[in-house]
Amino acid sequence: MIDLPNLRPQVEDIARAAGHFLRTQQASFSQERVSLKSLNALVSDVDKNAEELLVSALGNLLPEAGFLTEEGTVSQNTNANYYWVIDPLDGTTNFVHGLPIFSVSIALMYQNEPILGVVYEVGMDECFSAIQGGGTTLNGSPAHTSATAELKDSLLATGFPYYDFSGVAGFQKTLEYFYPRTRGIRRIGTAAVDLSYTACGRFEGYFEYGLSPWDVAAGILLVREAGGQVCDYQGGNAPIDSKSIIATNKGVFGDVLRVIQHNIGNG
Ligand code: LIP
Repeated sequence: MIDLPNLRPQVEDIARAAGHFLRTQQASFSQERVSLKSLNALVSDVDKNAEELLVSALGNLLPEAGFLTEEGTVSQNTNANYYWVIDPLDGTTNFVHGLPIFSVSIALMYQNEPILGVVYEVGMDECFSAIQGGGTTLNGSPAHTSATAELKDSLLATGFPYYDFSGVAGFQKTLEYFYPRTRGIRRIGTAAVDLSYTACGRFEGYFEYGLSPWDVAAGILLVREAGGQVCDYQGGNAPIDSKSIIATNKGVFGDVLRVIQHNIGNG
């Protein structure tokens, strides 16, 4: 079995190095470097170069592990016992529009479950990490989900639909329910950071659909290890490829799940 406590700081350092690369690239970024993978799925040389940095460093760390990566710069292999799930730049839209919230997300999977997760949020220089059974940290200090038990005291986060509009009607009804019954809803543009902020108690909960494994693999572990609960819109165990996610503290989990299932159903 892999020595996770030993691996954790090494992966944190690798995430920070990739984040430093993103920070310096944003300073001189220009729109000509952006292209479209599909509707509203932006990409640039920065995403690809950051991914190559990560693949090279993580490959040296654990040569036997496979990769599942957003930009596909390496051959994809999720059949290996261990594989890395990488989003080199979560929040690409923020990045290309000059907004300061974006992140590097790295998970190590074992038997299709995340056992190590690191999210580095570049703008605030915050590194969130977790190992299975070993808790969540923020810049090295323990992090926990909030103790809030009431929706009226909660700040929630979501991602607005931007390419899959099949669930918009139910999504809007969900927002309408939450507007008057919570402190508000944030849309910050990176699922990995939404999950990190839920893990450290800034948000009571987060929900979104239309996601990919690299958006959520690390963040799912961060929330679970920080004392929170995670499921998909079907109420299932939220495998990383389930596309929808509900992640909250323990106190509001039942309420958030009930509202989403009532309005969006199994969307
Ligand atoms: C991002 C997702 C996020 C979504 C954003 C954005 P990307 O992924 O993590 O939840 O709402 O609009 O697309 O494309 O930056 O890796």
